[in-house]
Amino acid sequence: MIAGHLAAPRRAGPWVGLAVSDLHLFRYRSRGEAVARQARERAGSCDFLVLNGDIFDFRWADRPDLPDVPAAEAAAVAWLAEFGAAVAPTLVLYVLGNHDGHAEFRHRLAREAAGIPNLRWFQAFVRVGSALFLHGDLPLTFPRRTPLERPPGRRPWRRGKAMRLWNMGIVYPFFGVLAPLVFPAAHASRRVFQVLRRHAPGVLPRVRDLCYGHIHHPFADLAVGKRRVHNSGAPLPGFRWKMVRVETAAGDWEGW
Ligand SMILES: [Mn+2]
Repeated sequence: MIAGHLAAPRRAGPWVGLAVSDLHLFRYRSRGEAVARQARERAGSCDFLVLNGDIFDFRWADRPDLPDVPAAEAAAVAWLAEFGAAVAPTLVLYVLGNHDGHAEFRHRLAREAAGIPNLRWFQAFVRVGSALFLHGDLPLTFPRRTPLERPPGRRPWRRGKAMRLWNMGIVYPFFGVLAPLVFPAAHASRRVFQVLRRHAPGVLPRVRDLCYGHIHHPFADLAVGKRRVHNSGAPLPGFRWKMVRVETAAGDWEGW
């Protein structure tokens, strides 16, 4: 577990955080760079930025200058360094997802991202005051395991061109239409809380806002009991996205 405390809020009042997820950078037809640009522009109006998983997509990376997964991993660290410098001194909290959470990438982050002064990264979650951020794949795909730890995961193999065209050109736009039906917002959100209650009850008492991604289906201020749930969607063809904004009256953070 690592922990810290935010600097004093920029404006009098609560701390403000902005979260985006599922940029799937390096992937065919991702509009993630446009989202990152908006995040950079808005960084001066918030106290922390959360990159909430699947920021990079190593399986579907297809930039010609990234011939293999290790090259994409190195480019990801360089991207984080540049993003961090552009938004400094705003703190960047990067939570890994299922497309950017494999063990080799984590080792590389441990070695090479330590020098980015305003970046902290987390394998599974970070809580900032009363707001909990996690990517969403762990509780939704593996409800029998704790969602606060990410299994090592194998380095993804890069898919070939035919598979990419089929997947990105045909399957995914179709999924975009289906996403709200496959993962209805309220159902998925209740599921995440169920899994947290079962495996990680200690983290819940502080939580008033839950932010996740993964289902590629954006929504904000969905009430589940006395808590609010937000999802940042995905800037991919066929899907919608939204920058999630949360406030917290406490500035302590912890995550893993
Ligand atoms: Mn995901």
